[in-house]
Amino acid sequence: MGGVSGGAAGAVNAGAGSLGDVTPPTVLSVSPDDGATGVRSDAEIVIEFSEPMNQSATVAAFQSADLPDSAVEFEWNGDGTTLTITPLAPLPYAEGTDEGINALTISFTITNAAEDLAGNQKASAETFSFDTLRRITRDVGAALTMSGHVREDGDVTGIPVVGDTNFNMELRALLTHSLSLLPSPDTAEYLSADVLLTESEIRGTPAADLGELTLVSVAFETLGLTAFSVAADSSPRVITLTSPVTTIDVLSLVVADLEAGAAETQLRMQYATPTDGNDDFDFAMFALEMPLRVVYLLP
Ligand SMILES: [Ca+2]
Ligand SMILES: [Ca+2]
Repeated sequence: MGGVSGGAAGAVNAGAGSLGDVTPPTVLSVSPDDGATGVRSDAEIVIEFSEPMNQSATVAAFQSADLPDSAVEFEWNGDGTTLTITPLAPLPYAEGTDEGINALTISFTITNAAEDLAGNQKASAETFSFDTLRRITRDVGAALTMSGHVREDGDVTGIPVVGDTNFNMELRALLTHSLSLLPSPDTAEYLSADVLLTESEIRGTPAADLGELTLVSVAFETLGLTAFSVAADSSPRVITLTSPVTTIDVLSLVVADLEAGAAETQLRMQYATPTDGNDDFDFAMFALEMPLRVVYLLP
């Protein structure tokens, strides 16, 4: 059988050769572009040749330590000029906690074993490469002088507490996170932004007695009565506390603040009922760290 198919291929090549094709094939284009950055994990590699190719020889000429044959599927277009290489798994992203990490580079070579239908080999090997996106997971600590709580009479401390006091006074928690280390949404794709609240103490029964706990976006310059009462610039979202850590999705608020050029994201938490009037504490208190954990993709 091998002899028969070899003879047929030889006949085809002989016929093509008799028409005088002595021109080696070339690579007209690759996608992603050579040297591209910020390539997505679902990218396919597309190689366009100058003429119909010997498909098996050309597939064999594709060499990549980053994408071995076992990790990809090869597909040709109808006239055999364009080879599409589809990775079977998402292309990896470099992962890190800040933008100092280097992107991962994917390289591949088309060796001179690639040949056209007449058996003309590519003149020389060519190597192409591109960088995938980087995935950054960054924790922004709360700005401590601008985070804590305000009591309804204007008393403030840096301890984040929400609820009421034994004198039936309302406490609202306030959080400020600087956005100065975060890139513009024009260059980064934001995947998530969560405030992580670690419960340090629950006194009384705030959830049962004070109604819904809500969170809003606010703007203030110091911890004080303005921060306590300033109108919200987002609709309230209901927070259900979980122990020991409550994760609050603030992605839309953070992206809106970044798009507006704000220096920080500021949040206020309060219960629906200022106090239950029972002359006793009902509050939730949190650890001071309260990181804003932001995950984004960057070229
Ligand atoms: Ca040719
Ligand atoms: Ca109370």
